Amino acid sequence: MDKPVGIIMGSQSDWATMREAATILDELGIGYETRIVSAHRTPDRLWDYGKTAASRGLKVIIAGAGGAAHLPGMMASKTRIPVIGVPVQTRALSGVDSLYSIVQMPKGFPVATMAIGAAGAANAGLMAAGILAIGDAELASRLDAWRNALSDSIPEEPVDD
Ligand code: RP5
Repeated sequence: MDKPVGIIMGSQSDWATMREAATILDELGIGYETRIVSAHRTPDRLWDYGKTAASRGLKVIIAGAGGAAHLPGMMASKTRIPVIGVPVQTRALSGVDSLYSIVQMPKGFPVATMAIGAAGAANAGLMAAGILAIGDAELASRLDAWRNALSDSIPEEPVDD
């Protein structure tokens, strides 16, 4: 299977969040690779990953990090491939630190920033799917079916817990 998506994260501790993106890609039959790439602890790895991403055939990068979350922005500075940023929820500042570190990019190097935490990671998977579906009619059908199934699962009326 092709692996058009790279899911990267700053630490092993981010995987619990970032696996939500992987789950979505699994559900939609999209191939991906996963790597720990830290802007601060492994800057050379970040450099190499960004430098080779396009030539290796990646089409979208999902980058999650927490705290001083420089990974998505630094990756966006190294590759033209769309980078989707996931702010990981932190203990100290609840992920607002992560969000602010990712979202406020300077003009010229965008990061498509998702919500904090698990919902943001899942939506990153769906955003990647939407981007890839532009040029893939079969994937577009699978994504439409996934979205319709979610809509169909929502009850019209609330029930007592
Ligand atoms: C960031 O620091 C990572 O993205 C992670 O969210 C956070 C904490 O990392 P660990 O100390 O748990 O490895 O670089």
